[in-house]
Amino acid sequence: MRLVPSGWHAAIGIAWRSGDPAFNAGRIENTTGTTISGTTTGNITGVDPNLGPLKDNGGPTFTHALVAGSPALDKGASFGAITDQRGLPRPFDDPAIPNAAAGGDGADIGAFEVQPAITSVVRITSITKNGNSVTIHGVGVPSAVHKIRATNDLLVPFNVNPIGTPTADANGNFQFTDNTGLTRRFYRAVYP
Ligand SMILES: [Ca+2]
Repeated sequence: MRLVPSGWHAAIGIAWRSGDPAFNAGRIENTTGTTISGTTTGNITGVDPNLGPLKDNGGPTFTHALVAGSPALDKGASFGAITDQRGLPRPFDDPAIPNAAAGGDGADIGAFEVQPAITSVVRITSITKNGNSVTIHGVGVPSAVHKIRATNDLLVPFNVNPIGTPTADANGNFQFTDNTGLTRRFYRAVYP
């Protein structure tokens, strides 16, 4: 998307870096006197973006946080990126907000990915090995689906795609068995 402001009407929108994971979508509050060209799929115009002030929200640069009800929430695509500009996980797909229709994966538009509220602590309580299988036992949110993520090297990010999605029982206990038979693997259990 390219903006060409004219006259005294300025476009109010969100800037992002070239290659930003949510680049194929934009928000502009006021398009008066502005020409928008290029890829316009996913653009949202004429609505208040509901942004917080530019400030230190963590990470190397100041960012605008997305306020509750922002039309940018879950309307982008991460294109394989696993962090936002602050280095926090992306995407977080809020189950209560519909994603962008075309290729959306729950990523928020712009530099800032809203993170899930901390509602519960999820713990891996033990790991047991049986032959080439490893079973992860944990405690989290009762009756909820948890995600098990894994990496073979702590110097690289955990795979954004979970290797398992066990559902906890009524007491919050869950388990997942990894049958890949790798000689070394690190695990995380998360909710949601
Ligand atoms: Ca999101």
